[in-house]
Amino acid sequence: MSKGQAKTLVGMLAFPASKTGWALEARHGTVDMNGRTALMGIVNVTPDSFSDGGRFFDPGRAVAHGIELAAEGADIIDVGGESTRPGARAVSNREEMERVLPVIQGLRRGLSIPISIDTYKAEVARAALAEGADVVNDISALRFDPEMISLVAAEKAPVVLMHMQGTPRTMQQNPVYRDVVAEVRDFLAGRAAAAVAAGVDRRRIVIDPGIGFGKTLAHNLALLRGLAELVSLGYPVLVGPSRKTFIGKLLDAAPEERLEGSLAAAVAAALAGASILRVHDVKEASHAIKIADAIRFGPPDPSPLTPNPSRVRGDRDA
Ligand code: PMM
Repeated sequence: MSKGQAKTLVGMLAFPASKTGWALEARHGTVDMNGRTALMGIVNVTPDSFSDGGRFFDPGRAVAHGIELAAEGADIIDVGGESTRPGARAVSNREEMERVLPVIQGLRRGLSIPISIDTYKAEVARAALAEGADVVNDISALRFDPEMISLVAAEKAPVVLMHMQGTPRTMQQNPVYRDVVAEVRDFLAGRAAAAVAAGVDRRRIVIDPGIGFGKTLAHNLALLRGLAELVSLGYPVLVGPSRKTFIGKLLDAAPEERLEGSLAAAVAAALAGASILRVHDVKEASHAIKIADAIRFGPPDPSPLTPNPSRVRGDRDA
């Protein structure tokens, strides 16, 4: 075993805990990551996403789905209007806004939790923030659109910086790394430093290894195994393994048959120190993560002040 592998193993065995006071403050609520793993529920308003393409293309269905995910325990709802599956067609700013803005409006009316906009386009992010989104989830880590970094700084929006090798069109052609964990770590450290230099408060930064974005099966597994290296950068780490191809390859299963594999990967990521998990199946993930969190942080407080914090508007009156 190499020194690096031994270090990773020690990091995993120690179950790196979230720091005290670990929270992501957004305009419409705070994502609590203190002694717990937060969940980001996925709403893809696309006709062609790899696992749920077309199911929530209708705005009314997308809003209803987001509200359902919140009621099931999501801490953030992530709305995306362009599929990033390998080789997917890019959509225009206008088309993307026509997809996501009515959904963000509807969710903002119905939800009391933060909403994130999954886009790498500044015009789309600006419009989404104006409609009540809180967080910018940028799969390009603020690189593809030169206006994104100043927008995020000026809006004081929390931001997810994700690693990707190449672009969605090319990323799975032949991804190559010398040391995938070290390269992803150094990339994310560099992008976080660039964001801070542009005026983004470091407490608003989340980093993400970008599972499936320019990575082979072995690269994805190495990143999950070595997640402690990313956690050591001092930013909350978000991981999105849900229904991804690496699970399909290991189980020889279609996207709709990847629930158990997705939950296993989510638990592994939580025990390796992830603070936020991006998932399609919130109810199932919340059960799995409750167990992972109890192992990671100890049993939950038997008498929490707010047993079931309300995520959906109107819940308290019910
Ligand atoms: N994966 C997808 C889309 N957006 N954003 C972040 N931050 N991390 C991810 O892993 C990620 C993402 C692709 O998955 P989907 O088509 O199921 O949404």
